[in-house]
Amino acid sequence: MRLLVTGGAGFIGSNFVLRVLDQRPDWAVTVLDAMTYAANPETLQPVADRVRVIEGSITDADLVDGLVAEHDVVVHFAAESHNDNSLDDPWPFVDTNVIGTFRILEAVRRHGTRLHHISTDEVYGDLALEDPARFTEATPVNPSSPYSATKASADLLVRAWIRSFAIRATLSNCSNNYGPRQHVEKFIPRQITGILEGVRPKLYGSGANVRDWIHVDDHNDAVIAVIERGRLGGTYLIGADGETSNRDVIAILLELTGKPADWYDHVDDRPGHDLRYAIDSSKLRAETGWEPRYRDLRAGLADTIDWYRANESWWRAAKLDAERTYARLGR
Ligand code: NAD
Ligand code: TDX
Repeated sequence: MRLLVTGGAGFIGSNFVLRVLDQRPDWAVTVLDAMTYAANPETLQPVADRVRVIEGSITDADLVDGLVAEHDVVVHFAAESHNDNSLDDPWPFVDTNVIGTFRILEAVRRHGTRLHHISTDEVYGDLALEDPARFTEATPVNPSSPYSATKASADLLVRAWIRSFAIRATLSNCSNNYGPRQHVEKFIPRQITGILEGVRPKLYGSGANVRDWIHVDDHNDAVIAVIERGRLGGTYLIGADGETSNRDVIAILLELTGKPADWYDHVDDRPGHDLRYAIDSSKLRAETGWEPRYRDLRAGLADTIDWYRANESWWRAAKLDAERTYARLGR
């Protein structure tokens, strides 16, 4: 099987490529990535002889058309992915997440290539803290930020192309990922690398906000399961029952690194900050047999801390840039 992986030099996409090489060694992998600030081309260096890497944008219709024609499956991870950046400058989010997805859909329609579209639980908006409800595949989209609105738009385009043009596609909406190779602008790696540098964690607002954490390898195993066993036209929610407040995540990180429990600061809240996300992944489990392997967030975070400790050269330059941006945003 010939796979075209968009965004394969970013956090989840690069972990996906490494996982596929390990678990499905007979699949051939091409990466299409614009190598934005969020990419780290170093990640794919050790497997350079096994992966074809093309630097280019999913918004480039001709490039996308030619590549889609040569592959059996497109796994579409490429996106602008950070909420804080989308509040600062929304245009790259509209361009990549909406126009880029449109280009992929048109190419897939022309060539009959199978598509798996990667999306997020944030398209469903947020839930109240005390609400027992969780998101399901039937939850209506109700995005809050420019980022999640562009992801919801992309999801709607994919669903319309399935219905109107009968493209062979599946979608998945996953909860918050953590693990190795995540950009240091994101919550968990920002705090881990800060602690390693002697900087106190920064909690937006009260820190009561809840995210449903899943290890990136569990997400990617679910993506492989949907590619192999998902029903064409279907949407699958991916989650590992990992609901934890931001305050509790910080508490675990402080404990694992031997810092006092009160060694963190509250900073200004994110505008429009979603309160809680929670995923009901029973459809995925029933239809594909997928189950998460990482069931202990504390153990997963301990491994993640070890990875950032051992790979400072991987994140050092990005850390300087990310903190410069946060200083400008006042967070
Ligand atoms: P990331 O920001 O780490 O990586 C995104 C990658 O896409 C980067 O390598 C970047 O260079 C590339 N890219 C950006 N614009 C591009 C363009 N125009 N053309 C080609 N490549 C481009 O993001 P991530 O966290 O790995 O997220 C990957 C996907 O998973 C996204 O679609 C995101 O919405 C989705 N998702 C993320 C999470 C999460 O917790 N991080 C959860 C659910 C879903
Ligand atoms: O310094 C921080 N302090 C803090 O309290 C940062 C960077 C974040 N936060 C909070 C905001 C969120 O409640 O932590 C939580 C997680 O923040 P992010 O890592 O920015 O993730 P989030 O906004 O939840 O979105 C993530 O999950 C869904 C990804 O970035 C998206 O790409 C994905 O779709």
